[in-house]
Amino acid sequence: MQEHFRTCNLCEAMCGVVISHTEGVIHSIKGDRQDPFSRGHICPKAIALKDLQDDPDRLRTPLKRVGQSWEAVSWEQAFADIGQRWQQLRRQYGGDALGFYTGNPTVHHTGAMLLLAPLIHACGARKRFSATSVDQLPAMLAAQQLFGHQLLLPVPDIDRTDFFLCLGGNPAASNGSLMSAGDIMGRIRSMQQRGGKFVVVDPRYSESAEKADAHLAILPGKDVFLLAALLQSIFSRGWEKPGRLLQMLHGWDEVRQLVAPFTPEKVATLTGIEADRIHRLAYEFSHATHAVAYGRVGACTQQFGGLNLWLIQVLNIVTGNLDRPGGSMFSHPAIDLVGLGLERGGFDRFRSRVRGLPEFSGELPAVCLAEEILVPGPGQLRALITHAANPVLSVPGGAQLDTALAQLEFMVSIDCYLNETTRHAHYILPPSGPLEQGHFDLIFNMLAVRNVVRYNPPMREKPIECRHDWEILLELAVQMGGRNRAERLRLSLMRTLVHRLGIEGILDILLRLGPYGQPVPVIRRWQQKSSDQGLFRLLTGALQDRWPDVWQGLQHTALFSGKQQDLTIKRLLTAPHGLDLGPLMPALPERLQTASGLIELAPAIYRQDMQRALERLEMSDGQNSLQLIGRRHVRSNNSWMHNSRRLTKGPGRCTLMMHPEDAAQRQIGADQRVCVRSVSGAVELPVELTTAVRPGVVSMPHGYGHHRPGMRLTIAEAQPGVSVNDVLDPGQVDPLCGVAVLNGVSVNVSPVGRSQAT
Ligand SMILES: Nc1nc2c(c(=O)[nH]1)N[C@H]1C(S)=C(S)[C@@H](COP(=O)(O)OP(=O)(O)OC[C@H]3O[C@@H](n4cnc5c(=O)[nH]c(N)nc54)[C@H](O)[C@@H]3O)O[C@H]1N2
Ligand SMILES: Nc1nc2c(c(=O)[nH]1)N[C@H]1C(S)=C(S)[C@@H](COP(=O)(O)OP(=O)(O)OC[C@H]3O[C@@H](n4cnc5c(=O)[nH]c(N)nc54)[C@H](O)[C@@H]3O)O[C@H]1N2
Ligand code: SF4
Ligand SMILES: [Mo]
Repeated sequence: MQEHFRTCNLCEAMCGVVISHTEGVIHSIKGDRQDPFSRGHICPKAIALKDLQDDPDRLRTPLKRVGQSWEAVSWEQAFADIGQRWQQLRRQYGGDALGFYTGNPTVHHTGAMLLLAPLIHACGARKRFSATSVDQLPAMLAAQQLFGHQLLLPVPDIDRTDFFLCLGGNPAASNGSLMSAGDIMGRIRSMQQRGGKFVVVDPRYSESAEKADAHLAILPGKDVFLLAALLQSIFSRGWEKPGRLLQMLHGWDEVRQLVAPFTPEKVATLTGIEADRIHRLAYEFSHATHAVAYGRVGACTQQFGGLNLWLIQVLNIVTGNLDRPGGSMFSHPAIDLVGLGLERGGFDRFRSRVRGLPEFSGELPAVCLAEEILVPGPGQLRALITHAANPVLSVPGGAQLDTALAQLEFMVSIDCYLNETTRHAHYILPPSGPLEQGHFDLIFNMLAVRNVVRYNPPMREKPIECRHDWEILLELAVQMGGRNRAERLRLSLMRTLVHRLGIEGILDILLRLGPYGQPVPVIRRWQQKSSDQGLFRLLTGALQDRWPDVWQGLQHTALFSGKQQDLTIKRLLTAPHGLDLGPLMPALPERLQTASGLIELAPAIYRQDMQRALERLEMSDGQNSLQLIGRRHVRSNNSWMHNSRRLTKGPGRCTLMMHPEDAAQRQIGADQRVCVRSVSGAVELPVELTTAVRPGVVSMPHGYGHHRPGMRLTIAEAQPGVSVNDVLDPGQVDPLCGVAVLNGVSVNVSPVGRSQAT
């Protein structure tokens, strides 16, 4: 029996697991008690890693669609055919007709994170989409606007805070998001035991609210008014105390003026929260020794998502809680993508062809995908690559997208399942199994509540006939991108180099460049050799002129900062449980990437959008229809883990939660099926009567709807559920940033007869 240690990469929590196996045959998966970060904690999904690895439905080799059926083809043939077809389409229509969609698991995969950019660049697809715009876009936009970089995302310093204000997040189900921490609920419990407070703002009495010291059942989509009123209350009573932050920011007076009209008294009806309660929360938050406000999916994906995530940071700043222990802090990750000069993330540099929604970081909002395919005209989308994405289930207007994808001239999916989305592909290229790949968290180490680092090699070799995600991406880059001899040569040199280095070799270089890295000894020696200093200065000078972003970042790296530590991949291989690099440290102003070198507290885009909020405030409410919101369950993971029997057994979870009063008004009984209808679609599902949702609000999970023909998901198809995104309207976005409105959508609910599902 062998023991394999690794990080579970199914969600953001980065729990360490220990897998007992014999030659790759798994006997058990348990929490790794020696992991300094997760300390043995896991959730039920970790054990499903075995189900994913062993799932007979998981694809292992390429499939080619031939009419209504699928044919196995060799990798060589698949790559060659795809390259040829893509190049032809590119010549015929140009890059505007080519698209790329990256889904959630992409960020959980080291190899994909490293090799995706070269493919996107080489293949020339100009219409890019990702899960960002149905998720955390507002948080990234705020990071970019305030701090100058889309990945300078502050995280709650949960281990040292005394007051955790959580808006639209349910860590008890999600295990924490944009806040990576093994055992997040254990950490919150420890805070409560220290005398700290956990306050949850959520229209539903969620699993997290059950554990909270206070729950504010806000009306869906109204967080902006609560946040502005908290700030108004703080300013009007002189409770602001920005401390040292005041010297490093622009826009203090603007913020004070912008929130002035939003008094707690004025927003009470709209938010469903009494004015006194808002004043009390403002007092508690501003008087706590250490406090942090945090907003997640429920706060991001709504009509004022952009403003919400901005105001949350403003609240942290105004109370002096940004960049200090126990507040909202920046990490110092071992591989620092900000420092390495990764794109800062532009905003609104161009707009979508059909609806005119703004890009973010080169990507268009996911809700535009269907119309970009369906609406004719120059730049109509004709061909698409998807990587680890299931937009048919994860994007509003799923049914329309289902139709649209079927009309593409060419589609390639890099994905492990034949599912709702990939069934439209002409080729499916499946990656190796989850335990056949090494793992390093490039993104979630940046979002962790402590500075931590860990690398684990694969548990077992991949079968000879399989390819890793990164190998697929790299080969596609060569085949799809090589339009002429020079390009082909450049790409094949890159391929040789990457294969030579391997993923571990690339990680080693990035680690050495990072703040804990051991610089490659020869570079260090070269830098120090007096006869070469002139040349060194010349080269770094050129770098400074040509790529100032890269230069700025590099200055914090081991090579230039003079800090020499010992982090290399070799060192990590000797520490299979991971290394703790210490608590979060203050990082400002050094880590700011704004042009001014200051925190931009009141950027123009938010100042303008506050007018929209003000107009909404002045309107009489008049909202009589039911408001639909979403939810997650700890045994489910977005759209793709319903093929594990272990996770799906028991009563179906795809239900509509509804308050008994709302049900009685509509003659809906406890064991009934209901029809949920919006302006854009309708689905039928069992109702679940509960006082956990406030009257006027109904809740439905996403990621179900496995009833479409032509898939290969035996277990999921047996318990298909319906997709909330067949009800949600792709027309509804936050106009500021194009993030989809997934929460706070008007629906009608009516009974449709007795349920068979109980
Ligand atoms: N088990 C499990 N874990 C997961 C996932 C999963 O699918 N399953 N998905 C992963 C992913 S991709 C992500 S992004 C994270 C998400 O992590 P979280 O954001 O923590 O997860 P959700 O459960 O979506 O929590 C959103 C909460 O917002 C509430 N809400 C809805 N509308 C509003 C509103 O208008 N205002 C406020 N204040 N609250 C509102 C909902 O009731 C819900 O409780 O979870 C990750 N972890
Ligand atoms: N209504 C509503 N819609 C939502 C949300 C909501 O709360 N409500 N949440 C949104 C959020 S936060 C997110 S992140 C998105 C998620 O939605 P998507 O980004 O579409 O991701 P998933 O649903 O997780 O689907 C993942 C796909 O990746 C494949 N896959 C899994 N592992 C791998 C791998 O290792 N390699 C490759 N190549 N493929 C793999 C799976 O087979 C599946 O097809 O959904 C969003 N949609
Ligand atoms: S909480 Fe997330 S990382 Fe931890 S075991 Fe569960 S799925 Fe894996
Ligand atoms: Mo997400």
